[in-house]
Amino acid sequence: MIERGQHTYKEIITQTDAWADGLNAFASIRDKMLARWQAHKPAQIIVTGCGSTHYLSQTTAELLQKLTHVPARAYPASELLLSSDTVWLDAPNTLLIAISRSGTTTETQKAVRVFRKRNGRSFWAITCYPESPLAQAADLILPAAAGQEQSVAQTRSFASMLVLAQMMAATLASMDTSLAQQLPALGQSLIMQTNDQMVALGQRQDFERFYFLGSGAQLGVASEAMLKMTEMSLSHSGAFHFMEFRHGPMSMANENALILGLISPENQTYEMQVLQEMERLGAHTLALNPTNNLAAASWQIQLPVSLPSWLLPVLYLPPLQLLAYYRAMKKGLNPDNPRNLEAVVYLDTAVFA
Ligand code: F1P
Repeated sequence: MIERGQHTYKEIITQTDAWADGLNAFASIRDKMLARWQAHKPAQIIVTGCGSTHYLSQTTAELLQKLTHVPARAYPASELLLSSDTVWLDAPNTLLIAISRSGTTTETQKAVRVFRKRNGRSFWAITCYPESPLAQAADLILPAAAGQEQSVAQTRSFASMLVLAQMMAATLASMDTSLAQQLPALGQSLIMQTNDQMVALGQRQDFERFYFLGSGAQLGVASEAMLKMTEMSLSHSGAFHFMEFRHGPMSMANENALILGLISPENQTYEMQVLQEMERLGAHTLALNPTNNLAAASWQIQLPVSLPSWLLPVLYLPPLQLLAYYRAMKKGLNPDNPRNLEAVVYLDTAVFA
């Protein structure tokens, strides 16, 4: 008898093994990736996915543009289908990167076909299933096979694909990536150190709404955390750029709201100010903080300090996944099979041209 939530829990707390596997897998494709990049330096990069992997695409595009200075943008795969004339401005000089846990999502596969029809030249796939149709159609596969999971809700899969994306962006920018070898151990320490705190916060029934704030590459991770809280615990959740929260959403800041800030070293002053103001409005706040400066927040999770910013995105994830998991379990839900959801969305391919 499979216990409720058993898969999700196991996949969250063992995920750093998949991170380590991802680092090894990346090492095996690194030179081929660099050769393709040198052979066809794109004028622009489009990154795509659906649901969780769309949010992963957002973080990936931010990192790619920041580190390589090549214009990069994330679109949900559906946009690449429904707004083809708008988004495919220069397909022959575009690198398309499609991210998909399954490698079988209809919209993502169809988006690649449209790209090819428009003479798109390079398509790379980041996926947990290197034998999938999406992967087999790619010029380069970045495989995260150890991220495969039983739960419908992406956790280990998302994080291991994010490790590949972080390594890809830093490597294409000719950066020293040796510090990445520390990620699995740092992630495991975070899981151990924050578990009890996430149990306590997950039990809080006075929290009715959750808002995840991030800037730059952190917004995609904040959006994924929002989706986990939504999918797993059926709670009202939102994700916003940090300073955008003042421009309307802060109307929801009160004693029933938990606002979680994914603090970034370069923007910490402005970000911590937002959390402080929300505290004054009566909201509860939690800072995920990779700096030595204490945030004025109800709770704080200390992330490793002094790491290069491109290493950080995946480190925010484990506590936020645990929080969603424990809240779901407290509510008697089963995060392994969120209401209404399937592991993959298949559409009638006749729907699209
Ligand atoms: C995409 C996706 C997931 C979502 C749910 C349904 O799957 O939308 O992001 O959480 O599981 O499928 P994939 O293309 O990443 O396999």
